[in-house]
Order: sequence, then structure tokens, then C-alpha cells
Amino acid sequence: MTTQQNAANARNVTTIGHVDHGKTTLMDALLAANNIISSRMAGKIRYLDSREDEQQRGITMESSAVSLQFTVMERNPEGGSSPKTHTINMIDTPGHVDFSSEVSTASRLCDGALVLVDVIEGVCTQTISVLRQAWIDRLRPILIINKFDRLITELQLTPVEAYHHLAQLIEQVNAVMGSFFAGERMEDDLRWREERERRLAKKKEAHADEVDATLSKADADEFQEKDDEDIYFAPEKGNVIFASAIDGWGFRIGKFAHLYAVKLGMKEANLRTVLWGDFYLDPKTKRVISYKHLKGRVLKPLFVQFVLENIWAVYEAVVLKPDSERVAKIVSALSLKIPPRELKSKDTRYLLSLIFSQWLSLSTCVIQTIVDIVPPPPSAQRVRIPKMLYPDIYETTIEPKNKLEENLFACDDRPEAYVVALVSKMFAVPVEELPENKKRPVTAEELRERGRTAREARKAAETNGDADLNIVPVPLSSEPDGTASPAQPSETAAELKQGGENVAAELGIQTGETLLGFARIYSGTIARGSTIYCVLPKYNNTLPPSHPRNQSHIVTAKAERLYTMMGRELVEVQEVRAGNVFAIKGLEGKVWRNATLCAPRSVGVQGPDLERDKECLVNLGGALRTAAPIVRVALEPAVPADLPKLVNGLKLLAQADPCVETFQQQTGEHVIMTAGELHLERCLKDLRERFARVEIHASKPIVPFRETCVKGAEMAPPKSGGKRGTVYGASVHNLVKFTIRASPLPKPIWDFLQDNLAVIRQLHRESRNRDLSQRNTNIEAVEEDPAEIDIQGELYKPPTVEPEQFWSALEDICKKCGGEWASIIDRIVAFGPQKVGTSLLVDLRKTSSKSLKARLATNKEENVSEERQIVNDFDGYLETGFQLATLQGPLCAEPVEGLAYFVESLEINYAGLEEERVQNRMAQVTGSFISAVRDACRNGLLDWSPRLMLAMYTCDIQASTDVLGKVYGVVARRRGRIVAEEMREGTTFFNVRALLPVVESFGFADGVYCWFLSLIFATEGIRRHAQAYIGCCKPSAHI
Ligand SMILES: Nc1nc2c(ncn2[C@@H]2O[C@H](COP(=O)(O)OP(=O)(O)OP(=O)(O)O)[C@@H](O)[C@H]2O)c(=O)[nH]1
Ligand SMILES: [Mg+2]
Repeated sequence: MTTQQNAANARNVTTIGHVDHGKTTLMDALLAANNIISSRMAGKIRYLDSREDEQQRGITMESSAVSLQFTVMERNPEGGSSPKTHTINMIDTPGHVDFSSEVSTASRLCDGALVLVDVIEGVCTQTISVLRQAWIDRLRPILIINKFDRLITELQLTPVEAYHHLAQLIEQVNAVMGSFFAGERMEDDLRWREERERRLAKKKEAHADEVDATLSKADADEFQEKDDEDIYFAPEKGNVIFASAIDGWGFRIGKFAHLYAVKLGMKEANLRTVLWGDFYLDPKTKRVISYKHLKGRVLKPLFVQFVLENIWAVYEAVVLKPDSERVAKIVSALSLKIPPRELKSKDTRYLLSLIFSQWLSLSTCVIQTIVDIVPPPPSAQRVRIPKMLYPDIYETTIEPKNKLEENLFACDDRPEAYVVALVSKMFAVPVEELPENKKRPVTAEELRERGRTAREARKAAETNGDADLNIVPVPLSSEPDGTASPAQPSETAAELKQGGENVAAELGIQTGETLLGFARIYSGTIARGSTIYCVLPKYNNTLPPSHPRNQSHIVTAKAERLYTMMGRELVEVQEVRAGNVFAIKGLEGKVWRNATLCAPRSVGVQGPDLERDKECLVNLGGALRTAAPIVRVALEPAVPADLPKLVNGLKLLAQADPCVETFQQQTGEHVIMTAGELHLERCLKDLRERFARVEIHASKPIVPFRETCVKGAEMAPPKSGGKRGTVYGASVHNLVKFTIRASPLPKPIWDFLQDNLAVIRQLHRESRNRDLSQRNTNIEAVEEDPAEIDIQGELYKPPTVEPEQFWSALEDICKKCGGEWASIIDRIVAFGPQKVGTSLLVDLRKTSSKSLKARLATNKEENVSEERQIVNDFDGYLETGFQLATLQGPLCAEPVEGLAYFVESLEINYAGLEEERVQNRMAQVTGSFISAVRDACRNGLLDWSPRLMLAMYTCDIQASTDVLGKVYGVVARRRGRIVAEEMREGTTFFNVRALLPVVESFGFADGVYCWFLSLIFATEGIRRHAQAYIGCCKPSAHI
């Protein structure tokens, strides 16, 4: 089946907006218009919220996609109209801040966005962030002012009041758009100047002598500002829909212009320009006048008179003051066809939707608007692809430079065009729900039949000896499975499931979850079964594919199956043509979260050859970034033996959800990081029911602490009597004695190490890999998963140096710090904890072993004397003690940061050691030595002024003037600090930025909305409002 048609008739659109503003309800209306759900249920079942928890909570948690087909009458140039069928791929996204990554993955795949705003709540925090997302991805937005009914039934505004309210709301949304535009304009200006300077410099070099003469006119040109006319929402431009998704109606002013043009004797196009705004109908002259000509008269704007009053009239007659006669009059005035029986219906909301669905059908309006406003893929890609390929370009469009760009810009779907598709996320689907497995409902039926036959046979044999009765007729119709009737009590659900699984196993169908890629094809046609290249996110477009850095970021995969998505259903297709959104099977284990799929032609890659196919390879997903996860909890299975299942489940989850990070902590605990508390709940549910399928215990949110020490103002005298931090220690029988001194690291060294932890890890890894290959072992050099490198419980920051420059940069910093730090570079023997941290072990002995720098550079083992070997062994134990001490500090067993431990002396009693060795008691000596070193390091830290460090969040809080004081109160109570505060222009809101200790942050949202509860909102949506007000919290550096 190939459902997609010509790309020019396709549209890819996403619904975005703040939580609860009605996105999923709106989707119901579109699904009903496509007969996927009944129109009576539209607005009630929120069909795309297919998860159980989504339905229970009434909130979307995962985005879902659906392909719809609509036939729209299109006007042709000759004045007539003809039907044209459009495929509209819609993606419904969640509005809750915890799931904002779903919005970014969806918007990458679409060309247009339906931005929903609740007419009463107006512009909220998430509205701004989704608008920004749409702006960045160059989506064409359509504003839907939803929940219009609330103005009439809840606020009970008059039409005139409502008009002013609406005008203000549109202003607010436009202010947000304006701020994006202004920001971009400044960036553009800067970029333009840089570009110009670069061009001039190039020219200067080329014609050193004739610079002035070659200054062409274009170079001397002034910066051309872009026009901001078309970025704003304006009802007269047709990009604003007024709607009530729940009552199933929506309109643009064009609809009323069409209705009234003849009546008012005006041209439809002219009426459209004046139907919104301060224009009035002069009752005497019957002409439209602007407010200048009002001359003191009190007239209603046209929008109030011709649009709002009509809608108010319907609501009044049907809901507010039910009056069936008036309803009948309205119905006949609007020439609607409603059966008299329905007119008397007591279900007023149903009657309302009957009237509106004929008069101002929401689905017709939305579809028409999408077709009018959202560009079809070929024109959309002309604008969006250049920005994806070259994020820094100034121009809106550029000319294609090669075949790849030609195909991409034009959305070319011919079989010989390069295939390029972007997978923006991987999502999990139960294997049994894939269409290829679903086709066999007979299997369960067969199973039941088998059981039934056997049972009946048994029964018959028991009651009657007649062998003929053993033949039981087999019913021909196959009922949908799982409907075990109560008449067959022995057929329990468990039995059925068990049986089903056996049959599934017999047929080779696996149970469990499988991962599919969620993708959009930008060029070419992808065919089922073809082989494709998967270009992974770290692929560098500027280097050739055969470059060593790029090679590992290309893998090949087979497009095993292709599907179009129908909400809860997947429909298998043989091929997908450019411009469509689809799901693909076959990437599991190859693609981690996102990738660009490429192939030279529709039939796929014939024998991978990077050199031959290099022209078609491109990375479109490199810059896909999602919000950083912040809430961490440790997980353990209820039954310890289930640990492997949990680990596997975590792996699947991390892949299926771009906003989840999982890792094993230094303490061995398995930790999951999620975007928020609600997101955590969803993840736990998924782990329990889908990915791990075991009972799991989750700890309370973990808060990272670190231990360190500082030079306090008033410290007790050093315990050892010598330099502060010095500790003497020894193994049993004083066979090995040592002196260690702890000292806090100077801030520049600490900062440098903190910034470059990833580099230290990489140096260790490279050395290990080299070691492995030198020894010629069969073990493959381990390439760590990129997702794991950065995280490991540390907050990720891009390093400030390249690995090659690490040691020289560290040396420079140490020299700058002076004193004993100046010469430590060749004496550093380890970083800690766990070899990668900001604590140092520095060996000051004259005969010290090789420094870490030297060891990392070469792995050669030299032949050493026996005595030297003993010293080397004890150097190793020394490091073990140091690693233990820094992993669990003396205060509360948290990792130690920012300390240097100097080994000042190490004395070995060789004769005594030899005796112990002969007596076979070496283990005791080494054990006691390691613990002595560990204790010495801990005591050394305590000799200074010890400190426990808290992780801090940066929180953006939005508060109105009257509650600003309270915000300060809550932040202060939680030991937070306000770092910035500014008034949002054009509103009464303040943006407050605060630093808040992570340990105090749980329930912070609760704290804020407790008083919001009493102060601001008195409606049911309080919880969500307050959460939204917390905005996004991002982890910042430790302090
Ligand atoms: N009065 C009124 N309520 C509406 C309207 N549209 C939606 N609602 C209600 O608003 C609530 C939220 O609707 P949803 O469609 O789930 O909102 P959403 O934007 O999908 O929410 P998330 O996906 O969780 O962000 C539901 O209780 C709807 O019944 C409307 O036009 N008028
Ligand atoms: Mg929703």
C-alpha cells in the first residue's frame, strides 16, 4: 500500500501549546472528520492520549502522529473549483514542561504548527517556549485561540468585552514573536558584518595592491533588514482561528466575510480586511468607517456586530437560557439541517455541537487553514533545509550547490533522487502491536478452539459413550481475541496469555518491546527492504565520510518495514515518498535516538562503499538538542536476581526517550535522570510494565553532594604539629611508613580540571585501548557510548582544551599558581576519585615512580629490579588508598573534590617484608597499608576546614507584581539566592532567576503553588499553572 501522494498535496503539522490548552481535544475533531472516531465522542475521548496514565491524568505524555486524508475544494484560476485530496500528517505533542523534548523532536519533522492558546489563561511559559521552538525550526505557525466558550459561559463577558480581550491576547502573542524577531535581527546584523569583513579580508589578500578599487558596490552595501510583516498573527491574514475544541467549532474571519459580503454589498476581500479591528458600520450611510469617523458615536466594531453577537446568541439560546423556539429560529436563519427531535434534546452540549458542526465546523476550518497557510514540503524545505544544513547562514534561502542540495531543497521524490530522511527519535512499541504480528488474531482463536474442542470432547466422553458426538462444529466467524466469555470459566486470562505467548513463540513472533524510528523523509523515496546508511549525530558534514573521525559515525541498516502512523495504529506501507512522516523498523541497536538515513537511490545501497556514495551522505540531526534531565533517583529491582532485566530495561528506556539519562553511579547504584517528577513517574511505569517487566523500587530523589575543605579563618592548630594537613601513617608492624599531606587545590587548577573531566576520561581510555592493542589481545578496543561519557553522574560541560593540549595547559595554570604548585605537573600520579576527578595524588619523593603524564603516554613495561618492583607495588597500593579516600570522604561518604594529596615520604622495611612474605602474610600488610593511606587522606582533609558542597539549580520563575514578594520569600526559605530580576515588557510579569540548592528543590513547585492557590487561581487547574510558573530548571555548576 502506498498511501502518500504527491508531495505538493502533503502537509506536516504539529500541535503545540501550554499544558491543557486543548491540543489533544482539537485533534479529536480532526480524527472525527476522518471517521477514525465518532463525531459524538470527539472532544471527549482524547483519542491520541492512548496511554492509560494519559487518560487518567488528562495530560499528554508522549507525542503521537496520525496521517489524515482530506478532500478540499480548491479554487482554480478560471474561477471554478475542483476537489483536491490532501494528506495531512499531524503530530500531537504534550504541553507539560517535563516533556518539552517531545516538542523539539516533533517540530524538526514538521513544516507548520498549530499554536493553541487558552483564551482565558493567555500566553503562559510553555506557550513562549513552544513558539520559540517553532521559530527556531522555521515552522509556519497558525494561532488557535481555543476554549472560546469559556468567555461566554464562565467569564460571561459581553461581546464587546470579549473583543477587547481577544485583541489584547493577540497583541501578547505578537509581542513574543516580535521579541524573537528582534533577537534574530541583532544576530543577523552581527553575522552580516562578520561575513562582510571576511569577504573583504579575502579580497584584500587576493589583490593586495588594489583593495580600494575592488570594493564593489555589494561590499559597501548597507545591512538590509528583513521585513517582519509576515511573522505576526493577524485575523485578517487568515492565520488566526477562534475556536472551542470541546464544542467542535472554529472559524477564521474569512468565513464571516464570505457570509456577509453580499448582505453588506461589499467585496469579500475588502470585507475581510475590515472585519477585524476598529472598523464600524455607519448605520446611516451603510458604509464601513474607521474609528476616526466615529465622531463620538458609540458603535460596535464589525467583529462584534457580525461575528461575536451571533455566537453569543447561539450560546444564550442553547446553554445559558435554553429556549427551543429561539433555537429553531436560529437554525432556520442559518439554514442548518437539524432534525426536530434533536432540537428538543436535553443534552445542550450535543445540540450546540450539532449546530456548530454545520455552521462553523472546526475540522473544516483547521484543515482549510493548514492547506492555505502551511507550505507544502517542496516550498517548506526550500526555507527550512538551508537552515538545517548551515545553521549560521544569514540568507533565508540559498542556491543548491550539488545534487544532494537540489534534491533536498526541491523535496524530490523520484526513485533516482538521493534518499535523505531524518529520524528524530526512537520510540518503543509492543512487538505484538506491530501490524505484521496483529494480522494473526486467529492464533488466539485457534488456541481457544483447541482448548474448547478438547474440553467438549472430554465432557462428551464423560456423559455419553457415543464416539460420534466427539465431533464439534467449528464456528466460522472469528471473534476478536481476548473475549473469553464467562461461559468458559476455565479459560482464564492468564491461561490465554500463556497460550498466546506459546503460539507466538511457535510462530517466531517475539513478545516484548521493539524500537521504531520516528522519521520524516526529505528527499527521494525509501523502499521497504532497502539498505540505507545511518549517519549518526556526531558525523561532521565538513569532513569526508572516509575521514577517521567520521567513519565510526556511519552504519548501514535495512529498512525492514515502513509504517505510517494512525495514532494508536501503525499501517504498513511498501515505500514512503519525500515529504512524509513515517515510522521505520530495522534501526534498533544501530541508531541511538536520532540519525539521518541516506541512500543514493530508492533501491538502497548496493554493497556499502563510502567513497562511491559520499555525495549522498549528510547529517541533518547534529544540532538536535533537548532539555537536560534533572531529577535523579536510584533504582533497584524488588528481587535482586532481576537486576539484569532492570539494566536491560534502562537501556531500552534511555533509547526510547531522548530526555532520559541512565548510568551507574560510583557507588554501584543504577541511576535514572528525568526531566521532572511527572516524567519520572511515566518512566517508572514504562520500566515496570514494558521495558524491564519487573517490580522496581525507586529511591527518593538523589541529590549530589561533594566534600572538600578550605582554609578557614580560624582553624585549630595542625594536629601533626608540622605543615597543615600532614598525617603520618604505617602498615602493621610499621613495615611501611609514610607521610601524606592534604591541601586544598587553588581555584584555577580546580576549575580547569572540573571543565576537562571528559578529557581526562578520554586520555585514560586512549591509553587503555593502546595497551590492549599492544598486547595483541582479541578484546576489541572499547569505544564508550558517547551518551555515557559525558554524564557519569557529572554535569556535562564541553571541555576547554583538546586532549593533546591538556598537560601543557595544566602546566601553565600550575605555574601561574606558583609556590609548590608550580612544579607538580611531572609528579601527579593520579586523579581521583575513580581516576577521573578533581582530586590529585602528587608524589614528592625523589625516587618516585613514573608520573601519570608519562604513564599515559607510553604503556611499555620495563624490566625492573626486585626492590624496585616492591616500591612500584606499594605505589599502586598508595593510589588505591587515595582512590578510596576520595570516593567516600570523611564527612558523609560523598566524593571528594578539589584536594591535592602530597606523598612526602615512604619507607619500606625490606627485610621485615621478606619475612612476612615467607610467612605468607603479605595480604595483611598490604591491606593494612591501604586502609592506613585511606584514613590518612581523610584525616588530612579534616585538618583543614571541611565543607559539604550542594548542587544548585537555576530556576526561571515568572511572577506577577503582586506575588513577587512571596516568590522571594519561598526562595529564601529554601536557602536559594535571587540572581536576576527583570520586568517583561508589555506585561505585568517579572522574570526572576534564582539559584536553588537541589536538595531543597523537591516540592519547590508545591511551595510556590500553595500560595498561588490562595492568591491567584481559584479554578481547578491550579496545580498545573503553578508547575508551569516554575518554568524550566536547569542544573548549574556547584558552588
Ligand atoms: N471549556 C473548554 N474546555 C476545553 C476546550 N478544549 C479542551 N478543553 C478541556 O481542556 C482540558 C485539556 O484538554 P487537552 O486536549 O487534554 O489539552 P492538551 O493541550 O492536549 O493538554 P496536554 O497535552 O496535557 O498539554 C480537557 O479537560 C478538555 O476537555 C474548549 O474548547 N473549551
Ligand atoms: Mg494533549
